[in-house]
Amino acid sequence: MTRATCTAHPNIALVKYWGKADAALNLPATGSLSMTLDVFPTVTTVTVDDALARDEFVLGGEPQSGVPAERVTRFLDLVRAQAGSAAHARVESRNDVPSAAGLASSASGFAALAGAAAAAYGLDLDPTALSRLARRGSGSASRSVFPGFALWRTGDDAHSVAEPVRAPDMAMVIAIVDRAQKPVSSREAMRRTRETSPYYPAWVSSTAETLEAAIAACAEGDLERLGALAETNAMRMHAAIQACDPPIRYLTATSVALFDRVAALRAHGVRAWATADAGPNVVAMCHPDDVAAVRQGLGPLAELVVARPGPGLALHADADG
Ligand code: 2P0
Repeated sequence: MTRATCTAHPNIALVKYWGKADAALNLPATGSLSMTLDVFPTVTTVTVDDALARDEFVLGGEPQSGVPAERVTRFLDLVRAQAGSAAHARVESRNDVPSAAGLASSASGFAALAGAAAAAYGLDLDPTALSRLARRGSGSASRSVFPGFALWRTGDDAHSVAEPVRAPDMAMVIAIVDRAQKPVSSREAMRRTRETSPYYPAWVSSTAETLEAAIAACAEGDLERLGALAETNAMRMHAAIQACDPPIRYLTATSVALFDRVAALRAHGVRAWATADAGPNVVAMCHPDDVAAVRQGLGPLAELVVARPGPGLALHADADG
């Protein structure tokens, strides 16, 4: 038996990934830019065991079957192919994040699985190779391999990987509107947006431009420009999603009220901008010195968690091997 444990954190995109150029390889239609968080870690242990007849996946102490288990097995198949192994594995994972509530738990999940599985199967992968591998499990996981801010580029299988980038210092105030499982998965909603939303081509072309502008804002240390670009990009993503057939609307009345509150804070000089992923939770991106003002402004509307730029993948030494 060989065993490895890895920790990863979710990330929140400032410029969103929403649409695939290749679903089999999980190649994105556009590049994206994110901040890895220092909250909500996923800890995953992979034990490679010749005695197992098939893979096992236990999440938060609950044995999994169906789609979640199949996604893990398909991912392990990639690792086994690289490692030249036929052995099955037991995957035990704990998520300190509300699962599937639009808080990017698949990003931390597949990043941690990539790190733990690669090590348990004896692969010695550098962060770029781990990002490429994690991408196959879930696109946004490619970014969680890196600490702080990460840029995930378009390209073919070899080149579509994330890399760390410098960005203006930032805090995120996460407003948890609803911890419930979201009604439509991001994978399905992404597919439906590409296939049915008339705004999808405009989303892709505008996001490519926004990403270039965001990269420039990062290089200049311009938080105000970066925040404004990120809020507009989130609104455009939700507009494209809402125009699906049948429509999908992730934002609730409370989410919209949070966006309004962030705009009101900004009108009073608080350096804060809002974003939201594929769920009702809203994230206020702000200057670190303005966290208290943002907390005070949003507090009445939702439970809040403050995040700062967090670490990349961390492999733990395991006792046995
Ligand atoms: C992002 N999201 O950039 C965007 C914004 C959600 C909204 O990446 O199909 O779970 O596994 O590659 O990574 C969610 O999509 O999708 C996501 P798959 P993933 O963070």
